[in-house]
Amino acid sequence: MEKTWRWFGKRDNITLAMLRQIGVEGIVTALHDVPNGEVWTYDAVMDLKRLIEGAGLRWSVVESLPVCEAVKYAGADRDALIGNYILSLENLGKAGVKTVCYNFMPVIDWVRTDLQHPWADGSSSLYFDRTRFAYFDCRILRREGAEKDYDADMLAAVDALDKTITDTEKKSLIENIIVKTQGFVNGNITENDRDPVSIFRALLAQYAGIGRDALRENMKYFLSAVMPVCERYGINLCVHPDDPPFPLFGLPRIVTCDEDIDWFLHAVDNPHNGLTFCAGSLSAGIHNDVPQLARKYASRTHFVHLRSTNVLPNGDFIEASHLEGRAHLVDLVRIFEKERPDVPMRVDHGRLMLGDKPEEYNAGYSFHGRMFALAQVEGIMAVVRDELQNNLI
Ligand code: DNO
Repeated sequence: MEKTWRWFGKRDNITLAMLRQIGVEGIVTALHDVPNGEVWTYDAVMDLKRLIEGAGLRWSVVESLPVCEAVKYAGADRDALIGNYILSLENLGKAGVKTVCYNFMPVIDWVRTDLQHPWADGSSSLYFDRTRFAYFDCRILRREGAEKDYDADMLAAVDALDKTITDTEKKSLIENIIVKTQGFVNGNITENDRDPVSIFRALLAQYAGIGRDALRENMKYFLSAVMPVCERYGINLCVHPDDPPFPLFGLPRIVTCDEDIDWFLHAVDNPHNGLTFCAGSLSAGIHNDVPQLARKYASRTHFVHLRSTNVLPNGDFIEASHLEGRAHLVDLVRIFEKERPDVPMRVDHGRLMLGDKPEEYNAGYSFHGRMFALAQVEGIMAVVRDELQNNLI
């Protein structure tokens, strides 16, 4: 696999020169300053590409070229927005950037409740607390009908939490769930927004009446429209699985499991329509056997995210060490090194450790934590390459 790293552009305080020193080969990035829905011009793409190449690296993957909400809920302007998406793909294709990641999650990209869950060793990682999430949904967002999505035990836990939760904790739930995890990935809410909860309510309302089947149809419509340009330029488009891979806020989620992946790959059965194999996201669903999914879908995987989680007995999940947890990265490296030796891979998320904290990196995207994880993954890769050379696997 090609060793890549998610870099957030010129404003990232992790520089391209630093990345070269730690053995990164390819860059994963986006035109983060272009508002969603606008065209990525050829010139802007080339400027960024030259900057990356000037540092002795290559631009391997776009993460993400965001799909606008109106495409997902089939709003009146969806064809115009898809038209712009096609132009952006065309410009990327002309510039030779040919792996493009996106997601099809309504309203909210990835979700966590705690961005600094402490570990006993003094580092911290991301965490999803089911009770706190339900608390946000029922008591802070006050989504109509939210209670129906939770069982009696969970509602009792929400009541109990209401007696102890502080205002500061409530504020950080808002920040963590809908602000800090969203803005930097070109999500719907940024740190400058004054009333994120109201914005979020309005966004959710756009999906009233849109269930799983309608969302699937809209994804199929989008994929059918963009596949010709992908074919023309040899672009591999790869959807990121829903993170976490289960429904939230009453919204449908359609890239969560084996059946979903099988559905979208067949809905538009074209080799350019593929998957971003995000091991961490898939592993947070107790229904997923991650190595089995990798074996089944390696041939349609165009980009790999390596990270792992542990699902706890109460249903919470924690981002685990890259050597442990439900994703079984050793098995995944064996599968992808064998089946897809050239596929770009990035280490996904890292703990906050060794002085990362004051740097205020984007949630999950620490420097030392990711560098540590990359070194672990490189170690696995070295062993696996040796196994392959000696015909041991
Ligand atoms: C979070 C990321 C996601 C991902 C997008 C891809 O850390 O994995 O934000 O980049 O969903 O479209």
